[in-house]
Amino acid sequence: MAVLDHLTSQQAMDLENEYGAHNYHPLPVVISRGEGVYVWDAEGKKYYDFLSAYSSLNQGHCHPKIINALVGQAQQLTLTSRAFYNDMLGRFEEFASKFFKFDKLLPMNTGAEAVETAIKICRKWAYEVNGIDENEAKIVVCENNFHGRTTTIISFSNDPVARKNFGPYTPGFIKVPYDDLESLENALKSDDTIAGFLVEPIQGEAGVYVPSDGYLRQAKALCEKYGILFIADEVQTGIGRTGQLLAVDHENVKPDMLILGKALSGGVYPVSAVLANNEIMKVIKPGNHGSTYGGNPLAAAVGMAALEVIRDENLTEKAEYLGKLFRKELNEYIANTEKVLLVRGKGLLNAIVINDDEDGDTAWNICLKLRDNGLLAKPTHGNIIRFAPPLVMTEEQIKECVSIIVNTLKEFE
Ligand code: IF1
Repeated sequence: MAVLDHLTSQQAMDLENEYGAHNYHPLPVVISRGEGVYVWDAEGKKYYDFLSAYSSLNQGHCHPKIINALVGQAQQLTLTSRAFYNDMLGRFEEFASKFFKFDKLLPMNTGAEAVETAIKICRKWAYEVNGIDENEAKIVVCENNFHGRTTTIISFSNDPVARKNFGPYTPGFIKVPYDDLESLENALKSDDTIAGFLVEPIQGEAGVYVPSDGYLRQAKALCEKYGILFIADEVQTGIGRTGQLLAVDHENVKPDMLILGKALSGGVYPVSAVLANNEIMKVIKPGNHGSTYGGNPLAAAVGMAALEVIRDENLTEKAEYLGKLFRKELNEYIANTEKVLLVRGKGLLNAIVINDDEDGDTAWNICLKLRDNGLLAKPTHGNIIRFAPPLVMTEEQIKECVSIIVNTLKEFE
């Protein structure tokens, strides 16, 4: 079969099923084109994308400015490795560092790699700056976290499906309940080998769980009190998604290390990064860390364009405004139904909780119906549906989406 032969949706699913490892259970829909807030399946049916590749496509599918940057750079230079300089990386590093107000950036490719990078920097900082004995450093993480899928990261997951039979696990992590300052402080004061606190400002996989007002600010204050690093994983929440450039901005918190991925390229290319100030980043020296593709000129060009789009199209402000509208309209429906318990979220990172068991199949069935009705979303747990559309929506479009969602939910009453 030639690469550009047309496949039906069924053929495409059969091929993945036959030749791909079964590490996912996708919603049965085959996307073959995307533009802005829309995607089309192999038969030409049009849908609103309400997942945005897990908040990667904040700038919308195939944003022309980002695609132009990709194509232009692809015809010029794609990869040098870091054995040599390239003339794009420094520009991106300057642009993104200033954009997020940090001294320096360390480029990687995927979110999990950036999380690994932050863990390594934190440990090295613990030994070289904070005076913790070698191999003793610990990092506090939260229960029900999701930070990626590498061996070390799943070592501190408590999702049995992500973890089981992948041991032995990497030691050096302490888990505390999310949104619980007392447990955090108890952990910090009982152990002087703790070097950092790694946290998602909103827990995505846990079901778009928004912590109490003040949690992040007070957690940061505790980190300062005990002299440890506050490390924000904004891979999913960052770059406009929650109605602020970073989700920590809702509480005016400045992390010691910031982890970005996903929307850093607008869904065009794998681009991730860790940002920090000099007193932390200085622990990384030649040979300590790297990646063949990390910081490649294509990623640098795409990353810069992706951030420019966020700024130039006021996507952060849009997320804030449209998110409020979305929750208000859904709440009007929820007030009059037993089927949906609540909608929660910030900006355009939201979820509804269905009145069903955690291991029920209602959320999945609703997502199938939403698909039939022209809107793509995915359950997280059996009773929670995440709604994270591209930020390039109009008010009219989001109102149409609310009516698709409400009408679909009504079919289940
Ligand atoms: C999958 C969830 C979302 C992340 C945070 C790091 C990473 C992620 C906060 C790793 C990745 C993804 C990966 C995706 C499912 C997904 C997800 F449901 F599992 F939790 F978005 F909500 N930090 N999140 O959310 O980034 O290495 O994937 O680039 O299929 O595993 P990555």
